Amino acid sequence: MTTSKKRSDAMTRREMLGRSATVTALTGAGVISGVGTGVALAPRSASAASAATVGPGDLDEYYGFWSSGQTGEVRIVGVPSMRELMRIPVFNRCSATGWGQTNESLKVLRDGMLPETKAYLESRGRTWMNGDAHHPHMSFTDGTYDGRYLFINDKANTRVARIRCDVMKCDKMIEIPNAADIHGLRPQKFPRTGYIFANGEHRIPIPNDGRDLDDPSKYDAIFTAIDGDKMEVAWQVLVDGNLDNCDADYQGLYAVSTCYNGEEGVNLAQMTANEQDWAVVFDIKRIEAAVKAGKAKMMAGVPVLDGHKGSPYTRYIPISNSPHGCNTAPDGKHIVINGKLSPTVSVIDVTKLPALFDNDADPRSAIVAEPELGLGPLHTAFDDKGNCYTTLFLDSQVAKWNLDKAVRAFKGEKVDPILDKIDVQYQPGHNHTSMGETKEADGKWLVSLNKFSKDRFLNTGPLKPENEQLIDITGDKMKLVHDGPTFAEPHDCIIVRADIVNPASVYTRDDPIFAEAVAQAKKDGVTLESGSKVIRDGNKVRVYMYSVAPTFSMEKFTVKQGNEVTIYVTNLDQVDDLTHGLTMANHGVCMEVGPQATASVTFVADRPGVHWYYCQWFCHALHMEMRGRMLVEAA
Ligand code: K7E
Ligand code: CUA
Repeated sequence: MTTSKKRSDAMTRREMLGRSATVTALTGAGVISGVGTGVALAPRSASAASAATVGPGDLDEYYGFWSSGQTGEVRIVGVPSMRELMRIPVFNRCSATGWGQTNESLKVLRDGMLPETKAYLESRGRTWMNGDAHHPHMSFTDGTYDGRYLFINDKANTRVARIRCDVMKCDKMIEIPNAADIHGLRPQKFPRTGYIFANGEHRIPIPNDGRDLDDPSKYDAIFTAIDGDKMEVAWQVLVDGNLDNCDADYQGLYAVSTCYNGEEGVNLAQMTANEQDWAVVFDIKRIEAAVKAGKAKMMAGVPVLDGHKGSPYTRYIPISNSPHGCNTAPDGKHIVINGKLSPTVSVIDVTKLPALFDNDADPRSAIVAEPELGLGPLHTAFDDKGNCYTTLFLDSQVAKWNLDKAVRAFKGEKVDPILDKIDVQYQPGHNHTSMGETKEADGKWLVSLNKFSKDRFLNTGPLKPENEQLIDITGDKMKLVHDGPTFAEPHDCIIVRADIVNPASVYTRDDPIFAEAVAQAKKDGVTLESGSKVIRDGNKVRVYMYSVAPTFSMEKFTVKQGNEVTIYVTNLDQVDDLTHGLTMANHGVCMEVGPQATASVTFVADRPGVHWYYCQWFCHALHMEMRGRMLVEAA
């Protein structure tokens, strides 16, 4: 047993994958016994490497939800297998699903835009084509994930999006007014989500309409609370400094954001000049009361409070140079502020926050530990035993340390809070533990999201993949068990117990995602589930068809050159996993039509001739034959 454990720990990832696939294929999924080398491998749960191996056909214990940075999408990853299960287009354009092109997705992308953005984009034809998705977080009820929604920020175009976990599609997206470039994002943990707290990172003149262009002393950063049910801004608070990351407490009383650039400079030298920046604490109850009492100024239709230093709504806790990550511990008491340019993390005790507001206590009195961990602490994750795992960007390590020991050391006791360090490859940004940002943290897995992979994989040219590494944290020592290359970029993730997430397999016909198509069909006197019809409405043509594998209900339709054509396809298949699609060849048109869904797409038929439309989602032995013709008469 000991030998086999050692052996499997020492195995490279390639050996592991090659072996486990072969072995599992031979023995059936699940328990693995050794073949070939004569080395017996342990059952899945007995050692780190085998615990991370999920055999073919076996299901993962956790859903991982990954952001993708500048790719703009959300990825669903099985943990611990690290198999990529699905991609959810959000801030990007998706060729496969037609996200950014179907009428249903354009509605989501356009509805929450600010009027000036809409005007700017409509004059240029479309929506934003890019996004920078950093922080995916699930909705909470009573301090733990509730499986309803995921929320994610777009730093590039100042948006926040919501994903419905029942169908795993984005259903709402809003652009945040008065803010520049949403970065940190976290949901309210208690009593429920509730609010989504979102940091406008960069400082700008507010309103940003051409005034005070080059007078940085007049710039502001703004903190936003979004109503996650309605996806509307509830209120905003102006602050000093740049807002970076944020988190909420487990009591529903405070939110905390890290601020760098307390200098309020506009270049690197200015932004890093001072030794101290701060974490700003928002008193949610006070803010709500002030908004209710009409003390907020309405700006772009949103109540805005002044939370600069000295305001009743905020407190500024001094933190060493340029703090970055902000992570609430599952003990419900501590919030860890990660130093970035300081080798320390600062631990805030939330029970000490009321005194800051009510008695004007020294903000420093809220800090109860400040362990020195190593170079470049960026983010911290937690287990169920009071331990913390902090990424050290410059050291390319993760430090495991004990919160209680850190508090004791701060009081002067001679204890070393650092329990272990592990090398990661290389330069980690975020990390995340299984259920680690909830009160149900379980201390099984840690994912380290590394910005560089360098020599860990076959060379892919000048652009290399990044590297997400899976670490077993069940023992005293952290154990690296898996390397996973990822395309730009594994920015952040959460790891959610699978039983919390229960997606549907087919849509219900009353799904709001395609309610507009249903309403339009009704106006046109078409029953989507049984009708095939072409409605001519001036220059507009609406084509309704349904699909049952392997046919579309309409084998051809005729339009005139220059017609604006909208095609509605309703997928009547009820079977699990039976997605169809519609591609209109040579028109740049492609969309996904899920089982029991209706999807629609609008384009101009400006090329006379015969154009085939076909199903691009492999659905049947006769999938190739699932097609029809659009006949375009010359004008
Ligand atoms: Cu650390 Cu955008 Cu989450 Cu980057 S922020 S690492
Ligand atoms: Cu329907 Cu392929």
